[in-house]
Amino acid sequence: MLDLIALGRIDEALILKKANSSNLVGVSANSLNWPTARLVVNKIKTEYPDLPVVLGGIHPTQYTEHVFTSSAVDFIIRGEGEAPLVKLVETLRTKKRRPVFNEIPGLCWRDRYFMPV
Ligand code: B12
Repeated sequence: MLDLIALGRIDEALILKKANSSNLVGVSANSLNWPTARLVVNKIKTEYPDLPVVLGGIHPTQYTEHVFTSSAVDFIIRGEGEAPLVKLVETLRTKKRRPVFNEIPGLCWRDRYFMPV
């Protein structure tokens, strides 16, 4: 886990190092820290396009469409995140996609994740 508020700066090298050893990146954002969260998300997606990134928190929950159109994030979990995040991890691990995504409460995703059943 990386707490950028506690860290007090955006340490790109550290963020990318952490991302490099991850199978999934989750980022939390409210509207105050969304500009920073967006930088982080876009940096990670530029360096590792195949690494799935999921956003949660009040800002992506309230402004889901805007967040999808203004960042490179793959998934947004709206509302409470604990249970849906576990289900998303399981789904990605087993490589199941549609229609399993539909069964994850609060999960929003981009059309490119739709695959023929
Ligand atoms: C506690 C609190 C504070 C505390 C924070 C203490 C702390 N160190 O964390 C204090 C008093 C410091 C504070 C300050 C501020 N706050 Co405040 N605060 C809250 C409050 C009441 C609860 C937040 C909380 O911790 N909830 C519990 C956690 C567990 O819930 P959560 O963060 O929503 O996370 C859940 C989901 O969103 C999701 N999730 C979250 N992150 C992620 C990530 C991933 C990957 C996934 C999958 C899911 C996920 O899963 C979580 C668990 O289910 C909310 C109102 C509310 N009821 O939500 C306002 C709220 C967050 N605050 C708000 C505001 C405006 C502020 C201030 C700007 C006020 C000010 N003018 O100074 C400052 C900003 C501080 C900052 N720099 O960010 C707004 C934010 C609005 C927005 N659109 O962003 C809220 C929503 C209140 C409101 N309705 O206006 N706040």
